[in-house]
Amino acid sequence: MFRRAFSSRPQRRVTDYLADVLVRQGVKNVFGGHGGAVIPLVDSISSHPGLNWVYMRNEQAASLAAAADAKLTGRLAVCVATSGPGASHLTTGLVDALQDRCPVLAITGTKATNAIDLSEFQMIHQEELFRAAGLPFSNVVMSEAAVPAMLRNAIAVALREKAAVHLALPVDIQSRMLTPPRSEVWQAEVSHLEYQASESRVQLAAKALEDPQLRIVIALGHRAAIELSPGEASSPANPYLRLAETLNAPIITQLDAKGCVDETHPLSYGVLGIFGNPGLDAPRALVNSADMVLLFGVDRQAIDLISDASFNQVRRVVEFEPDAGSAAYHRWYECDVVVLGKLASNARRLEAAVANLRAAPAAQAGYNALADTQPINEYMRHWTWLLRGGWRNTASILRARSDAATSQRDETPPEAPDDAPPTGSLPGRFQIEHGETEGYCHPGRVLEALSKRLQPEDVVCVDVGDITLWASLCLCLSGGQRVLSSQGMGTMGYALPAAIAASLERPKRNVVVIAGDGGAQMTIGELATAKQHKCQITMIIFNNHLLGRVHFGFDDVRGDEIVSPDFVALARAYGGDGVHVRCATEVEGALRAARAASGLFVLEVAVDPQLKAEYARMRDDTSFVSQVRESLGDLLPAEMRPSDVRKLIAFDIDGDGMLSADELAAARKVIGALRRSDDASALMRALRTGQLFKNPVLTSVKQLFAPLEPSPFRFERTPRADGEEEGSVIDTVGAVSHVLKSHVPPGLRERRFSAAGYKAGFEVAAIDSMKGLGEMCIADSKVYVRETDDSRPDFFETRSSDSFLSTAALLVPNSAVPDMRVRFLAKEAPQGLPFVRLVNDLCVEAQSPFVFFGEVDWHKCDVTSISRAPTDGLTVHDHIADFYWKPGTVFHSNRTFLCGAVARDEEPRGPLCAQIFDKIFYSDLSRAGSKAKAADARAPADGAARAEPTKPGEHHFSEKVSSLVGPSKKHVYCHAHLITYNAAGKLVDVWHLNPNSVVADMDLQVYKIRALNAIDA
Ligand SMILES: Cc1ncc(C[n+]2csc(CCOP(=O)(O)OP(=O)(O)O)c2C)c(N)n1
Ligand SMILES: [Mg+2]
Repeated sequence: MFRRAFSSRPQRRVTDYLADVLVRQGVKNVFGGHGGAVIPLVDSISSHPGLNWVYMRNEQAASLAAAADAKLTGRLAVCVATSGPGASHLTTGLVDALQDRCPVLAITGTKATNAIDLSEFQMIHQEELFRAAGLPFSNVVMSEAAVPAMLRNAIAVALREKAAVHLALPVDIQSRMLTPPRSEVWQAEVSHLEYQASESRVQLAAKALEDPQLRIVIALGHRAAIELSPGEASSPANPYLRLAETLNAPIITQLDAKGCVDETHPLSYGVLGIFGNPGLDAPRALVNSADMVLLFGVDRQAIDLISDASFNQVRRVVEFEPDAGSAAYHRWYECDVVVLGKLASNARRLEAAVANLRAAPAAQAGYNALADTQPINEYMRHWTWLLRGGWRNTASILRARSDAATSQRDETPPEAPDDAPPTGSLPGRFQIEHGETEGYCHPGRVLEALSKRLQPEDVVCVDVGDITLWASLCLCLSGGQRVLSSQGMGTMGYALPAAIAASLERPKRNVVVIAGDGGAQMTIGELATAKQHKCQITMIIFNNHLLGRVHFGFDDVRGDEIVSPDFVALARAYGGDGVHVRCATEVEGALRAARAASGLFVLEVAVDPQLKAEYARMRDDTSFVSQVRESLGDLLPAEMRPSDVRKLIAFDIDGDGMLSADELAAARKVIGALRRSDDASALMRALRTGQLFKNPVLTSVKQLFAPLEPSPFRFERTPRADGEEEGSVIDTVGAVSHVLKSHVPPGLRERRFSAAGYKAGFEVAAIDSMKGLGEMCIADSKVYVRETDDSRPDFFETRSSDSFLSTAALLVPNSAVPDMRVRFLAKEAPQGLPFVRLVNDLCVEAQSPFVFFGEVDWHKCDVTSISRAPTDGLTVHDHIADFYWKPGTVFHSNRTFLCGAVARDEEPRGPLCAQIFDKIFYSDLSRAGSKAKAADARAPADGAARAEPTKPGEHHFSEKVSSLVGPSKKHVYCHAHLITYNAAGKLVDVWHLNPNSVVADMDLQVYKIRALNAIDA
């Protein structure tokens, strides 16, 4: 009886049954390649009314499209390939999905069961290949009866573990018949059941966040983006924004969670992590000094947010994940509380609970304490401003900016007025400064214009290269859009297949690809797939004729120049259209044409090959601009734009990012004087030409660092034998005073010195041509020099060598013995300590001029590089603008080798100090202390290069870093160079250190200078 009932159920071909199952799982598009081992499978998929068969030109693109499809929808995505090469091509996309935790099922065909391991053509064990790649489920189904259960298991693992899985179906089994199982109560469907954290769990999390003084960062990953509807994401009631507002907490996102919140909101601080570091000093500093991170569906970035440079957890964590499988994924760090369930609804519940707790009288003490807080450094000032709700004042500024941006949408491109400053402005909180080079267009310019045009529900697919960094920095989404990027794998060629998946999922929406010329070409053949499926895709290709990210990111790179086709012609060949963009004024027109086009449209943007994202200068000015407007509003002309106001940062003499009372008073005095004597236009002129800041009042307010007791640094003195003299003899080459006046001794420019025998050294230097002078630093008998001869192809790159040419250098011989070791550990002061504090305390300890070198990790590493030096017959005074520091570049969490020297201008050991100043410091151009006295002190013994009196408007070339050393105020000079390490631990790039840097971890050797020995004599 039972048997009869069973056999009476209709049979289905295996692959037809499989197609039914996929449809029941919500699959719409199946991406794949074709071949002899998948004929029945593709037949069933392509003929199933519920499925769309998307033949991709390469199976790699099929797996990438599936990975992107799953990331966009959160549902199972599927890709297919034939045996052998078809299957192996799938590998990259499957690993991509695995790394980003996107549920993907790969189905491959194999040889028929009777030919496995016997056939000699296209026979590989693909299940083993994918297992080796890390897939948690990869099996061959060896009987049709096992297909339903194996399929169930594969899908259950994919959904539960958010993983890529693989099932291989021998081609003969594919066309056999099976009886579908009676019950379809699937484990897979069970894993879809929603978790819902209990109220007490949410209360526990809220309790952990009760203290209004707690510095909290909210981090969003792509699982947070999946859950929000475009309407919710772009609405002011966005649960993450509401939570951020209640907690006064900055929000940062992964690149693939961009669009989750309105980035024009003052609490949205952009993208951090591998794709987002350059330029974004403010969020990096905030994260580094945060007490706690709330993680909403974050995977790959968690390390960066919660640990120190050695990957040890240093911040508390409250974690939100949709299910236990996701939470279990991160078992390496400790959480105060883990809350499971829908992320957005838990964010809402948490917000309500925290708002309640914080409204209670118990929290008031925290708010009162905040009101009394005197921030002691830049980070604390920013945090205090946030925690007191200062960000609310900037909301109106941002809104006005964003309104202005919105009203520009689709209007004729505004012609830039002649006197417009060379800056663009985002509707969001960050301002990026980008000059234009002739014949090229800055990627930031295109991305900003694109941001203004994107509508909620549009999808932006970002490829991998320098362009990824630009997209992280310059795309400013107003919420509701999705960004698809290859977060964990960083797969070049990802974006176009992702765009095909996105366009098929959202056919009515604009889908945009952002790719480099290198990445685009990896999957460019998929333009044919896009055309075949009538996808509406705008592809923006930033063409710098270079594998930019490789070229910029590593040392000694060869073979990275690439030839590309005319991408616009190529788009036309594929049945689409496109335009070339070669300057800023062509951007708006090109984007309008793309919007108007139906189908494929390519924008090939010519990008300056010299431009690298590390040079991005991004300034978060919302707090600064609002503070200045509030405090000096009565003096500032109405026509002053935010970019003009931002220039008043020059009054920020202590470098903490805001204007202290003294600094505001100085600004008031200078601006007030100009406004009284003249009209507003004179002020604007002075501001834009920089003349405003050449006012002596600026230097008089310089509040130098006051020592605090006890010193936070650990000093260990080297024991000396009785009678052994302290200090070392330090070798020197040339003298700075000669360089400044272009009186370099004959022959010195051509003389090459060996670095063998030196532990460390630094100073003005040059390589080969001697035309350009740059930063030089010696580490372990190896010389690192930045080439600054702009006629060379490696202009501005660092080269390493065993010897050097130099007109002024200071070198620590191997024989020198350190007088002390000084250490500082990040965990002792999580917000770090200012570099000036280090110099200050070292002076107190050493009581003598000294050289130091060693390894330093920075919270903030502010560096510059000189562009040109006067060795071509000119003096510094002849082209001071060139010689003056280029704008600083700020790195965070960078490990460096640092070498520098410090001396005071009133040292007890007068003649030695005078020599040191002559050899090391650009002191005769500084305006320190009593000029006459300083000039006397610095005159070299032979009197040849007596310092000239300082002229108004000259710059400080030495870094005057500190006062209050000893009983009376004295000026301390420091000059230090550093070499940054890359991820592989190789020294890569050399810089001059600016004193407003902040030390995280450090281990330095200190050598007191007993005497100088000129090796060029
Ligand atoms: C599949 C793959 N191969 C190699 C790399 C290493 N890689 C990362 S970025 C990059 C260069 C990207 O060049 P391009 O697409 O032109 O962008 P650009 O950096 O020039 O902006 C390379 C080769 C990678 N991420 N993925
Ligand atoms: Mg490129």
